[in-house]
Amino acid sequence: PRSAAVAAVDLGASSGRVMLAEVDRERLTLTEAHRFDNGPVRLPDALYWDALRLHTETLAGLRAAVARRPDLASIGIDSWAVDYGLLDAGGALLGNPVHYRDPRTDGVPERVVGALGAQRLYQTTGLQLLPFNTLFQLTAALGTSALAAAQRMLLVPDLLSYWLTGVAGSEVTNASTTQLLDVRTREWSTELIAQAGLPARIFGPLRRPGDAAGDLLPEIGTAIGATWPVPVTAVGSHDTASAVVAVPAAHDRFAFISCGTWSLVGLELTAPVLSPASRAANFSNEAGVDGTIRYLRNVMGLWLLQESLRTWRAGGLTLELPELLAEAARRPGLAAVVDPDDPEFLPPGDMPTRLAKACVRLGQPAPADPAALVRCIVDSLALAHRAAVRQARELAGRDVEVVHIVGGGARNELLCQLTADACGLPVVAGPVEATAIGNALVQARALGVLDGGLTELRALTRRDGALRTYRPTPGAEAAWRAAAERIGRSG
Ligand code: LFR
Repeated sequence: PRSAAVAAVDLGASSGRVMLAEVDRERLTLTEAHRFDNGPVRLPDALYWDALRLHTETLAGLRAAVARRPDLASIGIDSWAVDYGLLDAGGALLGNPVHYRDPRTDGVPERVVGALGAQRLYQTTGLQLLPFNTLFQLTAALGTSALAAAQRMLLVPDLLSYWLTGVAGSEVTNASTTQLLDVRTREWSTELIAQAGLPARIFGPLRRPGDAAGDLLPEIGTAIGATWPVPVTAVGSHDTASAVVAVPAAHDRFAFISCGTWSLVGLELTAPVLSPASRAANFSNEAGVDGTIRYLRNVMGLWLLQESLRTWRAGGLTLELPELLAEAARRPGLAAVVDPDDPEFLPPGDMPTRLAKACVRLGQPAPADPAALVRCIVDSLALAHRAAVRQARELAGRDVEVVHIVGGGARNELLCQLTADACGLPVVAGPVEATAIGNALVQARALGVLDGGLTELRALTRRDGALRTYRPTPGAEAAWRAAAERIGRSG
């Protein structure tokens, strides 16, 4: 076909959307079919995702997409990583998926690393140690009736895809975030799974981005108004994998920051970096589309801002983000900074108080009002972006000439400018909907509308008229270096 309409279902930790993408060889046009809030649900025993609601909202979005384009040619699903549902022998979901910010894995990484060996884990999986890696979540679930009954573990996009098609499969980019996949062979590490004491039966067949993932079940087709069995196509189902596909890079000397709830900061490589220095710096080698490696570190991201806003609003303050950011831009820079990646900021809860305490602990003034705290957050994120970009380039031995910020954070002008200043590099911001675009591009290629590799796919994203370049402020770098030393992260 010369053109096609596809639906990209993109679920983020704070919002989900279904985008209709109309693609031909020259351009990709994105229309929002449906958007909804997402977030944790706290029950007495744990913090959960509302999986059934995600399914319902996905159907609502697909119905809106089909209404616009009854010839919808394919559907692709991506979401955040690591979290999963367990299915029993009949395919029933065994309990709600637990949210990665739930504290059930407290102490688990230490135990697992102690038993399996840090070096060995890194050599096999190439993954940074984050408390919520699926390996640690499943270990925490050992002994539960759900895991005992489970026949299959499906990560969130695979679970939603299963509910659309009745076909269960595990897409490889997201599977690489479990810390149970072999980074070199891109197959489940059966040895690691056995040594971790996890049931091998729950790890099913893998699929690659571009593979067919099944046709819509008849009743799903009816529910969304499709008159024929629309295929679901595997995409980079890890949202970060799809986002990096849509980085509008013209050459390979770029760093990316996929900036939303998290900032994922790193490089696209052709082979993993598994050196001891890389492990010590806690860098991940995640599986990307077309056999690439996303060499990156997680930075706590806009979560700090989202959770601060939630706290203030719950306390009765009526604050709007654009006004807060505008005021924060007028405040003095680098008055107080923190290390945003301190694990104390991971769980939900009163973020302003945690941040203020961290400032004081580091011998700095506590931010006096919300605008000052927002400035502290944005300064701290820019500082963490700087550290990660510098370390990635050193550890991978790669030249970096430009930093691409994609995702919602590309809208945050203050963060983009400060990141340019902190890194001493130009920042190209956009596209905001990189994840949905990357999702759609892989579908369009699978349909034969596009061909070539990532370079060819990226050519379409470079035509996005909304891209914006931020140049580093001359002479700004020294202040950022000093600030990095203040928090003990010179990078
Ligand atoms: C970003 C992301 C990150 C992953 C985090 C938790 O949305 O997918 O890549 O580390 O969410 O799943």
